[in-house]
Amino acid sequence: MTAKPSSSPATVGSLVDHHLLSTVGVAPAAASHADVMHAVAQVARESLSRRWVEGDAHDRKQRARRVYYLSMEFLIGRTLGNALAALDLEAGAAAAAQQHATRLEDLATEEKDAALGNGGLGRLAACFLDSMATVGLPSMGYGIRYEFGMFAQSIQGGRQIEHPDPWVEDGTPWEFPRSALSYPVRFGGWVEQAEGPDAPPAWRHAGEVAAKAYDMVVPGHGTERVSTLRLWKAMAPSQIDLHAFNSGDYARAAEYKNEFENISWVLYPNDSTPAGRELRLRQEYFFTSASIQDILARHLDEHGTLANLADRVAIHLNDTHPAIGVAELMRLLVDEHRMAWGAAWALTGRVFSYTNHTLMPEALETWPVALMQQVLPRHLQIIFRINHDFLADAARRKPGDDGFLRRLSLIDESGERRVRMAHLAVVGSHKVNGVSALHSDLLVQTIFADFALLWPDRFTNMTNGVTPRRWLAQANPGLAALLDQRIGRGWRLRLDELARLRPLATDAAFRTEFLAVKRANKARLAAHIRTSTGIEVDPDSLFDVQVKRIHEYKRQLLNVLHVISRYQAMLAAPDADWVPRTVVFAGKAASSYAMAKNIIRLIHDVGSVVNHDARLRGRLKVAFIPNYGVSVAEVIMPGADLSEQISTAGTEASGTGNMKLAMNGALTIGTDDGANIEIRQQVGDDNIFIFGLKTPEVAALKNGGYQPLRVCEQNPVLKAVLDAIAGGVFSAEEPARYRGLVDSLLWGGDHYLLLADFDSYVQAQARVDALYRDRHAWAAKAIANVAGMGLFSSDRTILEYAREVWNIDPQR
Ligand code: 26Q
Repeated sequence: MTAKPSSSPATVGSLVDHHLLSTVGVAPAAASHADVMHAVAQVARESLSRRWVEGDAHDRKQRARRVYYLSMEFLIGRTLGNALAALDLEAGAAAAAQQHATRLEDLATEEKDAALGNGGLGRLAACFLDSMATVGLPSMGYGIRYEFGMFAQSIQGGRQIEHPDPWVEDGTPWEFPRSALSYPVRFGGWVEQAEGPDAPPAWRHAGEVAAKAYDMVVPGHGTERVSTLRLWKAMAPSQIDLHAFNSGDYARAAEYKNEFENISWVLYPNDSTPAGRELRLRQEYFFTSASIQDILARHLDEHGTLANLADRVAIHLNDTHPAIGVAELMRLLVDEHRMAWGAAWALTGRVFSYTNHTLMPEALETWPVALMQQVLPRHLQIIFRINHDFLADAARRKPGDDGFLRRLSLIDESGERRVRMAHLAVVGSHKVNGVSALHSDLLVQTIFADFALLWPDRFTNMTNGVTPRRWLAQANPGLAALLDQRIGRGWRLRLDELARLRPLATDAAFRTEFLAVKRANKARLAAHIRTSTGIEVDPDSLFDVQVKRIHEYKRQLLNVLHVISRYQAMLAAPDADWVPRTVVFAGKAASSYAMAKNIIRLIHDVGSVVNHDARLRGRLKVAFIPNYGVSVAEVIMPGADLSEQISTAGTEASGTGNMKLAMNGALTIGTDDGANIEIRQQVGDDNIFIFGLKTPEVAALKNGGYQPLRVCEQNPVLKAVLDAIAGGVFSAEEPARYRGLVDSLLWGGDHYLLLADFDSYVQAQARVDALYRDRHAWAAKAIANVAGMGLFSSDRTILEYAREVWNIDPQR
């Protein structure tokens, strides 16, 4: 076979047959859908491999400055459709599919999602890889090759059931094992003091694991460039515990193997409350250490010295999960490469940058000093020294202010001593950013205020974005075709060209076409709802969508309160002219998050009552779509009319689902929070439904003594809703089921101010209904939303990082 497959349909077809025979091992005539999918993937893999080798050789020759994106999570989803689009193999693959009596869409669904992430943070990393390749940034992602990704969710009796996700069990066509590439990662033991004045202390580790490299190639669009995602798998070193092995004590040998290979087994499914478990700390150190060893090896190979490391290497920390890298780079430079402490520290600060993704205090990572002493004794020592030097410096700024130093310290001494990973990341980086304008402002006003006093220029904003290739071109082929027809194909690479749609918002013919595309997407979503839940919904009803992790601060419960108030209002006036609505939820709850699981159950219980109440005549439906993930999102986003972004102001760092939904022509109902604010600025106040308290008002209300009970007593609609839930209207077989949930609002302080925002939310929902009655007026605003989304391409975000944080030129 030729090394460079052409994209002509005939060639692709024969390549597919070739791979069916030689790689998959079946007769082309007898191939199943899965077989054909694998063969098509092999054709794409060959092209990617060639691009990868050429691009890599180019970067090596140029000795390019590169950015390394360290992230515990990459929520990639499926690869086939994206790869075919990037390689311009879609037409050929479609023809090949047809020869095998199927459609490309049906082949694509045979692929399992690579769900190596929880939610927003992991998906952001995946969008960034796509953009880094597309804009031609010399770059690499580093993470963990989890054997089990994010758990699969099913629903039984209204409750979430978690199932393991063995995504790579039968292999994946997209990875390239690099069997020769492996680094030792060590744990435990103790540190021996230095022998002489110039010798570094010696870390006598207790255990060691090998990190083996598996590469995934990330294609760029409209370019030959690709990027690499290098994932590490933990393997017990082959000479493990030879003693146990040789003496026939296989149980002991297996135990040892297990103790270390478990490191890359499974993704922690918590998306904001740190698990605080030793295995998690081992995971973080494992992949960070392997990645930095790999980076140093490449640098030495290309440059022969570490002196110019910071001129050629930028390492980005995706949240604090890889923040131990600051201490690890210091250890490698000082202990292994014998660099002087001061020189090493100067390099370290120039190499690292750090993105924070949350303000919520309970989500900030800290590790008990005692645990770190046990697992990473040398790193703890290094952290203490960094802290000592840093605090001495800070003390000169505010002499005698102990509170200042206590707040800045890398060690929290208020109870059990703990290492504050965010502080380590800030001190070890030259740039620190938040992920939306509001979030970045709040960072310097709240959790990093003291650091901002010391280093005001260190803090900046990089508003998130999403890749328009996956979230518009691939997920919504109907709208993509309409855009191509009206504004050309350039928006895939220059999303600001969407602005050229603005005048079309008043064009009646365009609105009609736009509405027809939306209607078809809603029919597809309705079919998915039917097959995944059994619920029948009307594609002509307003599709009201809230899809994201289940979390109290995201306020799915506020959405439910509105649904119930609507239900009660409809029962009180069944013959009124109600706008038909389908309220769609999807999202996973962390396994140990009892309140989030309870909210999932309540959604189902409310759905069971509402969906079967004949008096509503089908004008209100509630559906919870199971197993939300990238591929399910690709079906939901294009079919939404209304995007629910209703977090308490000041709690959602950015949100990215808000961008995906608006890009697909949904109107947002939302609070002034995260990137909603920037979406409002882009689409205009008239094209979005903003409600609720603003961030300063939230703070004021909390300080002034918020009384949820009062709010409830003053609002009969709200009171009726809460009485119904607490009284068992939706849980007749167990009337007390939701007493605790309602009590947490009325008596438990209603931490996220659901009751305070309820009235404003219900009023905004009434404005939504009013607009939806006039489909053309609705379409005009939906079009204005699509037209305003140019800013939210992750290409724009990545170019900002490249210029302002990483100081790297794209090489498109
Ligand atoms: C930490 C320690 C131990 C176990 C788990 C974790 C952990 C894992 C994942 C903590 C947080 C996360 C994920 C956070 C996250 O997804 N944050 C979201 O990031 C998005 C991208 O910037 C933002 O759009 C969202 O607003 C933010 O919630």
